[in-house]
Amino acid sequence: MGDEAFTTRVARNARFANLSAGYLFPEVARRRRAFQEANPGARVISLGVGNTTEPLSRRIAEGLRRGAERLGTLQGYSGYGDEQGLGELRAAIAKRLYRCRIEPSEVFVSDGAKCDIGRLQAMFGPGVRIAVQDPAYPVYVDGSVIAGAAGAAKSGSGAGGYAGIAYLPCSPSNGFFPDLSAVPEADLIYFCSPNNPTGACATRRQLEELVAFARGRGAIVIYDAAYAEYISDPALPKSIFEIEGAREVALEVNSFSKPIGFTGVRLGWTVVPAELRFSDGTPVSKDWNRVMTTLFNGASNIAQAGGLAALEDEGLAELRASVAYYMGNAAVIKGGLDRLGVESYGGTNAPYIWAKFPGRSSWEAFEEILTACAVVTTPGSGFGPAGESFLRFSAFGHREDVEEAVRRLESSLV
Ligand code: PGU
Repeated sequence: MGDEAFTTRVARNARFANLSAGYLFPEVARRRRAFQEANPGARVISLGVGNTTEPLSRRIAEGLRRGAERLGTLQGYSGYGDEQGLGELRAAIAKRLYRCRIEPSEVFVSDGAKCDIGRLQAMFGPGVRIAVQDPAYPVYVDGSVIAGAAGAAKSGSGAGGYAGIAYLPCSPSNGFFPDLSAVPEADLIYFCSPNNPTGACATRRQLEELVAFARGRGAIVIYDAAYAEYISDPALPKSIFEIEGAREVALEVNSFSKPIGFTGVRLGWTVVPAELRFSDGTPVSKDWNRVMTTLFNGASNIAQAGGLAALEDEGLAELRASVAYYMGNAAVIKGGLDRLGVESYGGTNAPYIWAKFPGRSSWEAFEEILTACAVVTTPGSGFGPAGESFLRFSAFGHREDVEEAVRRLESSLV
């Protein structure tokens, strides 16, 4: 063997070269490790990636345990299940989380919202025109690039956005709701509420506007409701299907990750209404069912047992307690930023606080806080061009760590 690395004859999928940088969160983790190596004594606190930290609650953990124990018995063992999920769980999701607004047959259980977004992108293919809120959860854009529905990064750095994607700026000046009249031709509109990263939660009137817009254009809304359970204001819709007319123009991805700490267990679902159709009349659910049966083999039966426990009365009470704990953290972070005079948004119906650091790039502000406070945040520019000069603070953490992080911010950032 010579010095040259052996190469196969297989050409790289050119779409990967279109991606301007690695995925956002591993880059944040890399910078954290570099800081830790340079400062071995520092106790770094992460308010970066939105990852749950508290142990599973009693009833839900018991559901998982029972699910695992059943597999060890002759009567209880099960192998592959229905690719769409356990009938009982689909029914419980429709009844308890959607109050029967949707049918159990419209619920497709999965291993999480991120995985479903990727499979949706494979289903819609490379030919669709994409519009996203700016800033947005990076999977909508990066996944579209991998699926071929978007081109190369315009500036080479990704901060200027990708070719072929319509960015819909969401900023304090428009109440974080995009000017829909300015949207160019678009087939798919990604919309996330409560929003990651801005923490904004769309009102009923705004969602009515979104649905009317999609109907007018004949477009499909991919509605990401992963943080729906963090809504405390009863006037705010938790699902796009609370809006009249949404069933013909929207599908909804959702997850057990954030409400019950299943980020590692992996359980989510997508709702595809029977009335949602492609231009040739084919129901979208037909192709989605084809994707799920062909490329997915059903969510873990143990995870589904945990999900079922979470949707019983006691489990739902535990879900609410878990959400309340992290929202308590959000109030601590927001309080600290307010005392520092930092302009911030979100944190009341969402577990994220979106804070403005004028005169600096997001990565500069990120490094400043990491260096001065040993606190990890997420740079706003990683979520899209309109995120520049913002940082996202995640409310997922142990309370004492969040309090300590805020104390450090208050003593260093004066
Ligand atoms: N949708 C939104 C809007 C999210 O913020 C996240 C997680 C997901 C979906 C993923 O849900 P799963 O059901 O667990 O797949 N966002 C976190 C974690 C980072 C990531 O890469 O998913 C965040 O910090 O933004």
